[in-house]
Amino acid sequence: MNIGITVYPTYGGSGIVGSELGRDLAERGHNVHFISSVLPTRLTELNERIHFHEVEMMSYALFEHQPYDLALATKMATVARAEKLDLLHVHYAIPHSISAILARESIKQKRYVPVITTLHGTDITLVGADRSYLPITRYGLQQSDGVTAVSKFLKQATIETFDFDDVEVIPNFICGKHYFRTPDAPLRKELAPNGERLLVHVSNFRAVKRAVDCVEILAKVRAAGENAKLVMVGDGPELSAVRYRGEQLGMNGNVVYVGKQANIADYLGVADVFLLPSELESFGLAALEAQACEVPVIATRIGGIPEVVNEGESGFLSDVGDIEKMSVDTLKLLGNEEMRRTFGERGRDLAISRYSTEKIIPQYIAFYEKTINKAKTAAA
Ligand code: GMT
Repeated sequence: MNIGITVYPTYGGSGIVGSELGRDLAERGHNVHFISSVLPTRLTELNERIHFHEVEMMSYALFEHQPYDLALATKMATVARAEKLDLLHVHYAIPHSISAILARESIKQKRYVPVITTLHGTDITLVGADRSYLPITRYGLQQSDGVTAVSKFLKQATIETFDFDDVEVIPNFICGKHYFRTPDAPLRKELAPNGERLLVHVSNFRAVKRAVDCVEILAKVRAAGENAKLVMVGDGPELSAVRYRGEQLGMNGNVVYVGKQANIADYLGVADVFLLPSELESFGLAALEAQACEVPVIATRIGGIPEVVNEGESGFLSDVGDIEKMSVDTLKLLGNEEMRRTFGERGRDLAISRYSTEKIIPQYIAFYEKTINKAKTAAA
């Protein structure tokens, strides 16, 4: 197939999922055309099957905000015709599905290119649910030729918010060859030179991630006598609040802020416990990545997280903001190497058996074929 993929290239889990999906599809012999403003971060190399088409935008003084959605639609239509795309697959509904529908409609006399929208999270639960975007998001869902969601939770949220239920659940995935435990890697010695236990958090540091809770947990864990350090991976708007709270608690000497990292698996591979205290999480890709690296997860019992983390088997779940319980659970794990090992192994087991690329990518391919055939039948 010739597949067009659009993602948010620089920020967030949906960009990672879309990029890794494209890379895997190319390895399976499909031609993948990424259409976005810049090369997606996780897409380090292009080859004869992976192409990148940059959305070009003319800037004009009259525009207070440049109309990216229209430039994207134009690029999608141009690429769809030039590369004979079989479908456009967009990740995150807003505004990508609307741009793709516009592109499809603008060229449909020449070539009908079906649109598949994959819902990732706040495009449904937060931004899409806001009255400023709700009607257009619903229209995007109704007009897409196929819609997928990354968790059962997100499908249910789509039904409740948009009264739209034609959604196929295709969960996020992990490549077991890229994510694994590396306890003896030099990075471990670098981060924990005195044998400290490593708590790791990975996010884009938006308010929904509640990254400040990680510092609170570290303070409690250390107060209980554990020689632990916290490694904060990523960057975003809440990072300064985290640093500020770390300073107040006198914890910053025990926190390593490493910023955005190209290879998250390096940090997960040396972690003892992974922290994900989010307020909202439709799936929790970072928790899946941690589990694939045999790291037990301390997370909140919200959204799609209970679909990914098996409570009491691969991690412990708490109510949002229950720092006390999250700290107690972290201490339980840090104080019991056997439990950490068993949870880690179970996490890897779950990650590979339920969410490996081998299992999930064929579901996308089958969905592509079904959607293309449905569109052909409708046109006949
Ligand atoms: O929905 C968002 O906030 C953005 C999105 C992203 O692009 O980062 O995150 C969502 O998609 C990820 C990949 O499918 C999921 O793992 C995250 O749980 C989800 N984030 C939220 O629901 C807050």
